[in-house]
Amino acid sequence: MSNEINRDLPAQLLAQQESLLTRPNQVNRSLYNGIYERYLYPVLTAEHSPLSWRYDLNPQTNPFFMERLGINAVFNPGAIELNGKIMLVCRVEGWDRKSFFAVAESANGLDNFRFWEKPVCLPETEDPDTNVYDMRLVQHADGWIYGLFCTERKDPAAAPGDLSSAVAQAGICRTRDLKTWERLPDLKTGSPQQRNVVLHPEFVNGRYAFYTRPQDDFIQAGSGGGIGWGTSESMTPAVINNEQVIEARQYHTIKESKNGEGPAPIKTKLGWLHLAHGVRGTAAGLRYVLYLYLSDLNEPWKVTHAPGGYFLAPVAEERIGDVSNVVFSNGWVARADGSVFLYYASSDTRIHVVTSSLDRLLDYAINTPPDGGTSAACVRQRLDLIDRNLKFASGREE
Ligand code: M1P
Repeated sequence: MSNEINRDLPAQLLAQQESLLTRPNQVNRSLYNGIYERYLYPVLTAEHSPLSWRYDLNPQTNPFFMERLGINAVFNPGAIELNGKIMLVCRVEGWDRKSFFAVAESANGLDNFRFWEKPVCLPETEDPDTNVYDMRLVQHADGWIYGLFCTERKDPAAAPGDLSSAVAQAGICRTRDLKTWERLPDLKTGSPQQRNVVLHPEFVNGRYAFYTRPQDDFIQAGSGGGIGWGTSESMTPAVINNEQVIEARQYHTIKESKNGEGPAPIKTKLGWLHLAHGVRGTAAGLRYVLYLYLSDLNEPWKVTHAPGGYFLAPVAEERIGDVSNVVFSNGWVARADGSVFLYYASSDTRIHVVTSSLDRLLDYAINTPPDGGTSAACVRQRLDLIDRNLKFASGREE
């Protein structure tokens, strides 16, 4: 086996990556459902990350042109429209399992996403994070863009030899341009574990408001779980003294095991439109799907519409990855023309987009029947639909 290195390899890899980065995306016409459009290609993968993040490009110090610091996955991005471009603050995971944040931008939000030259340098608190991930970006009414994310540290109470127990809490940072980031103190709540925390975009009764996910275990909801709601007087520090569950887990539904708020809700004329993930157990492990719900405009903690079942579940290659059978979303963008671009990751591996409109999503949220609760009730819902269709069809034939 020769140790000779093809000197053109870096240029060839760059050219290969350039064709991936500039590949136009297209609606996947074979997956119509009227609710949203899926697209043929993921918008970001590990292969989209710059070669300069992975390779030492100098042949003197990397004579075999090896990947020195590989990238394992790019997923769970926060999303925002800034200066007319779609920006994704992605969770980038190295071969070393650690995640970090990096901004990728695209002019059309569907393809040609390109990472900025360097990842985000997130300041630490006096208690350094072991791992950070899943940033929710919120353009708040106070003028700042906040990034709320999960900060994970080894459980200080773990028994000797227990190298898995961890504590998840909500980290908070803020920025005006996604370039310079200020780290604020972590959110304080009464819950021992806290992931999927989202800042509500507006003040509520003059206070900052949060969607939380109180749990007593790192993975399992245990006796806790559900999407919570709490408010804080300030962001420096943010302290929630009262947390109430507003969107509970439920037996034999898509959110039986746990659920969590996705991105910040979108304000619409009919209420706050929410995207969340629901998790249930299967013989093959946990299954993560996305669902929508609507809450009251003035009292966002009151759920007004809860369509039954899932809104989006993994299909085809989306089912497979580091954590299979998962779709997860913490980023969407409502655009001035009424369209909505929703970014989701499949199986903790890659990022996809679906497009829809506020009108369609509201129609879905309001007119999709709620979960019937039992097989018999679900058959009745379906019979009602069939009967209305038969009546409609016979009317048309006359
Ligand atoms: O692996 C699936 C997801 O698991 C966690 O989400 P949750 O706390 O709701 O179970 C997160 O680690 C998330 O990043 C991951 O995608």
